[in-house]
Amino acid sequence: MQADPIREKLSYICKQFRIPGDILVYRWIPAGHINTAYYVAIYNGKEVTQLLVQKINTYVFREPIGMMRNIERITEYIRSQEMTMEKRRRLHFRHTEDRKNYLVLKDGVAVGDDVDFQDERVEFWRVYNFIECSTSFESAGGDPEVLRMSGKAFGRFNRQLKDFDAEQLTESIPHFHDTIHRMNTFFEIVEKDLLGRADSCRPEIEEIRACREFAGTLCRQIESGMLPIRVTHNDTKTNNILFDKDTLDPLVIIDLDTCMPGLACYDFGDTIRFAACTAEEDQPEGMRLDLDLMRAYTEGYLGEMKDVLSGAEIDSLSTGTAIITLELASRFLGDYLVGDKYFRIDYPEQNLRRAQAQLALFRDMMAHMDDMKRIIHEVCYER
Ligand code: ADP
Ligand code: GN1
Ligand code: MG
Repeated sequence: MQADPIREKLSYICKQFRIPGDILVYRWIPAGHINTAYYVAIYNGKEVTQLLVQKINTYVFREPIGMMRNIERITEYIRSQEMTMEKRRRLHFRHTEDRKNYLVLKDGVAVGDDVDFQDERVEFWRVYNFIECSTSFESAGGDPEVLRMSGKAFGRFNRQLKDFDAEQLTESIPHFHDTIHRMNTFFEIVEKDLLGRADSCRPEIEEIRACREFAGTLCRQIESGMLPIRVTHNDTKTNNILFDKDTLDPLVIIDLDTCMPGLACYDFGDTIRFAACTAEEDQPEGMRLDLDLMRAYTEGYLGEMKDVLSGAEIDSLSTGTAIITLELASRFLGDYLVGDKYFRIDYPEQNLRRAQAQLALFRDMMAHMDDMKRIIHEVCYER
């Protein structure tokens, strides 16, 4: 049999997490722009255990141990609220011999925590249960019911965490949705223009510059005390929800890596940005907001959250949807300018195309701001 270094590494990792047996099959899961995930099925002679084995991107998550502590606290809190929770709705992280829910490797060998996570020889892994008979949605557009269910799932997640003490969490990525900070970082990158790419995307850079003041709107509302900080997911794409394959019932919210203090309107808006639109995330051609899908999502989300949110928060939902889209455009373009270090790409100009697509969507959101506000108002107050 030919050597398979990935299989050998996954097998070593599962042993470190005290999972007996041999790998039957494994496959790379090509979703997500940040981490590297594998489906792994292990057979111990009696039964098959299906796992999700994941390498965390430590260029992005510079303090992965704190991040895993956040995830443990959040999953425990949600579980404590739902004592009758079915097993397939739970994320259950495996532990190593020394009771850690993560494994640090250096040159492929398990080591202690006292390492530099920026060292290329160091890797950070975790293992948890693969949720069976589930599916997630990777694409824009499609079925309004999927959007309604997604709104329900993220609304419920926000509601379950409404009394969670944010002080218990570390910021897994500092300034993650601090849009003023994001804009400052972006224009520093443009100034430096290390790879000489800025000239090829002047229109996009200037479009972001023209909206720089608007981008800071919600940061200023936090500063003035108008908007409360909550514990939010911060990455509410529909591929971060696992749905029952047959019934479309949302089973569990995954990708809790960025779960930390944030704004409800960004959790609301990020799903709309990703899924309530007419083209893929890297497809500027024909990219528009789909108001019917946006309405379906709003119904699902506000069905769970309208009694929790303040009037100012409800007013911020449409603005937040546009700002999270603009913010991501600046993040994709910034990453293109520095040589694609953060978001995984499948082809050379993907981050530029992603930025162009987000800008097209942002423009359409701004053009339909009154429609978004009307829909939110109707769903919230007129039913
Ligand atoms: P990333 O941070 O790279 O987006 P995710 O944690 O979202 O990583 O995982 C990537 C993909 O793997 C998800 O979009 C989903 O399709 C699949 N996935 C993740 N966790 C599970 C799980 N527990 N059960 C089944 N599929 C999963
Ligand atoms: C990344 O990991 P993934 O693919 O779920 C990113 C989000 C972006 C998203 C854009 C930690 O999410 O912030 O909105 O790509 N995650 C991180 O698709 O930066
Ligand atoms: Mg994900």
